[in-house]
Amino acid sequence: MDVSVDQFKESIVRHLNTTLGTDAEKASDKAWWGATSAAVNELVFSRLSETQKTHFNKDTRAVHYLSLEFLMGRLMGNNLQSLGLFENAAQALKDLGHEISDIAEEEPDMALGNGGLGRLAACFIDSLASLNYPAIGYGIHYEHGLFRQAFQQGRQIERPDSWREYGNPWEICRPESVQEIPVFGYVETVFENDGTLRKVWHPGSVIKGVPWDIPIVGYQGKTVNILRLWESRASEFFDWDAFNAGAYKDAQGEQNLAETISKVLYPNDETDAGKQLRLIQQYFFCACSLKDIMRRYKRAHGDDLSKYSDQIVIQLNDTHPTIAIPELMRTLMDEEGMNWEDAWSVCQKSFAYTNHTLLPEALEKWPVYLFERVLPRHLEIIYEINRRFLDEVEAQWPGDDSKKIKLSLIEEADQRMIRMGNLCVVGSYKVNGVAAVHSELVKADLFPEFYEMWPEKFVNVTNGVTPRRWLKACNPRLSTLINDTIGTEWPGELKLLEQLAPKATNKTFQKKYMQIKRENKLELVSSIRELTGVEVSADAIFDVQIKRLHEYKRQHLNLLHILALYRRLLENPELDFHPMVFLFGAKAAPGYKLAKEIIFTINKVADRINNDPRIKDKLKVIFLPNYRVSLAEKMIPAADLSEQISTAGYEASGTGNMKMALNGALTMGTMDGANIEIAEEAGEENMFIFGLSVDEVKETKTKGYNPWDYYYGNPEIKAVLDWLDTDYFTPGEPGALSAIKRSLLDGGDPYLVLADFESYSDAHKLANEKYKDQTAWAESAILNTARMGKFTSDRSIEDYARDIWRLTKCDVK
Ligand code: NBG
Repeated sequence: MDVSVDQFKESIVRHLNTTLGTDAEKASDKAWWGATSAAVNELVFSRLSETQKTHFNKDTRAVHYLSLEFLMGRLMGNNLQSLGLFENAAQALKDLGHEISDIAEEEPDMALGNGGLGRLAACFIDSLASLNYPAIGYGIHYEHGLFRQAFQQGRQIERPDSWREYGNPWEICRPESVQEIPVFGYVETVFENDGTLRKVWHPGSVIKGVPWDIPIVGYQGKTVNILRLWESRASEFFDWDAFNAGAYKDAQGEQNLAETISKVLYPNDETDAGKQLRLIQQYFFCACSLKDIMRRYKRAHGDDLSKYSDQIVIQLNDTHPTIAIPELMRTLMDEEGMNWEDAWSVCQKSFAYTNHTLLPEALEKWPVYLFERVLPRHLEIIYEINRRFLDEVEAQWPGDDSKKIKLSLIEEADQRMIRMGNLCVVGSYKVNGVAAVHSELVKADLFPEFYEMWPEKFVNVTNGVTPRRWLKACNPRLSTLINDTIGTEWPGELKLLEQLAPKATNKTFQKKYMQIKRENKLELVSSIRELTGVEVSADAIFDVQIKRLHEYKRQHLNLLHILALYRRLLENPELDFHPMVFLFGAKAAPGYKLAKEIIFTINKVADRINNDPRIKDKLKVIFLPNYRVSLAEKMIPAADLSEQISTAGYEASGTGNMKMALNGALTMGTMDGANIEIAEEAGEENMFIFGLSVDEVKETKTKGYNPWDYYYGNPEIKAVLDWLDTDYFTPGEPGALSAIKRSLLDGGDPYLVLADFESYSDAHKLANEKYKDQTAWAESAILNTARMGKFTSDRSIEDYARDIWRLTKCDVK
């Protein structure tokens, strides 16, 4: 696309006047952002309608990506990058007296997700558009995204995120596609004259779903797909009679429920929120999306549903949208008059399911009574799916009731529960994990019997990240160096980075590469100063751990090691040790007590270390508040070491690991998730691998793991844990930091922190040693960048398109 600097200037100023109602003299930075975004939209919207027209005319098969989370971050810079107009826009703003980086800071992150799962969805829709695949993302238009995190005396506090308080230039409301969604009520069985039975659901309430479309600009701007987010409103069925009769409160009550549905994102990551409202959220957005899919389908094919599963594939991003399966059954039978067998065959050809975790607490189960109340017709359908499925189980394992108990969609406990994971596997034609090792564990440990029944259902698609956002846009210096070295095609074909490999030993190239890392670090140094007031040196090793706070991710292992270093330095201030800055970014789920204690402990330890003159600035610890996509974009280009230290077998994939390696950080990691594949690509000699393997973790647990053995067996472990019991870090308040120690010793250390401590500490010694040899370090860093081609989300999407979706590209003129 060609838009000159002058054209951009004209357009921005025009939008200041006509869209923002202000002018260049008095416009705020926010207005400049709004005007620049509007100028971008002018280009995007025409591509959007061109794309939609083409897809309709060619009647293409399309993927519908159902996800409760899309962690989009900011869009202005990225859309400009995708259109190839970033430089011109930057120059236009400069001519008008503004830095694009300042203007970009005005954009609130679209934080409609918790972590990896939501960000993956965002990378995937970027790649789908970039590769010219017909695709639509469906989700919820949350009024409040993930909470804003602040620290108060070191403790996390949560504040609402009001990302669209002052409007959002990227979204378009589509009143013509509003949907009405029934909930509650009861099911009536009607006997027809011909002797057949018909089920009629009499809903107790109806909710209106209003779609907001966000254009998703593919790289080089050919295809612009949409992300369609549903906002809930009270429907016209809203009880106006009650309202007029003066029962204002009753009418308001109904309105409140309806409008609460899309109010907030549940701030959970890999845990089950388990609230009625969450179930209604799930149903609401699945039902809206399926109706929307049906409307589009019928526009092209009329009432003939025989091509439904030829044209439509629906990807379930985790179990959150599972309810779409019985909802499609209900639609096909109760509304379209199909019989069970035909409807089931359509469903089984339409759905595919991605599993994102093995953690038992994350596998969704809903109490049957909730379904009885909220979705009575769906409960009947689930029972019938189960009845027929258990017949298959009987055929496979005749007389084996234990198999039926284990596989049933209904868990028969004190409280009967519906197992959404099992429903997903039964109702989908493909089930995938998100990294090779994870997909193997899905087969072996999570769904072994299902795997035995349907081995061909189970596949792997290793995650990926979009190189447009996670290298080109966030690391302009490195991008320029790469452009100058191998040309400019790599953002669309990341394997080309391999051509950098021969440069890894080239002294001049190493110098340039390391100089860029240093400049990125200097930039982060000033952000750190602004955000925390702490001064750190860019000469230190920047060690970065950024991800949700969770015991299995083991931020506390990192902390124990920092304490050990601190102790070693106090004992010997002359210790041969390259200075380090340990950087953390992480939000804890508000109800996850231990995670919040870990944040508190890190902050208290940081306070003490950062202000201790005895260690002569050799150690700094920084916990940056409110970790989010836009902060990640600043931290990742500045990372020297990437902490990927989950207990093996627990991190399904990880995607931050890919982003940091791509930007030249060396991974400090366990053999878990995608780390294993990163090691295959980058070479173990360019990383620091430590800790128990998946098999060793299992073995340790079966043998009977005793954390006390490590406590008494390793004086350093004992010393740092005991330290946390004193008031050294919380003067006058001994015991304020004992939560971690208690969980590791009395709590049995479920994630084997103490078992991996020594090996972790050894790996860090090697890393510190290696950094002193800048040539060796530079070589490894460059090789990391050069060898991350596999981890573009374009490759993931090509895997899905080929192995699961059977999708073909559709060029848009
Ligand atoms: C997360 C995993 C990560 C993985 C992302 C994306 C959930 C439930 N799972 O390891 O923990 O990278 O999903 O697949 O959020």
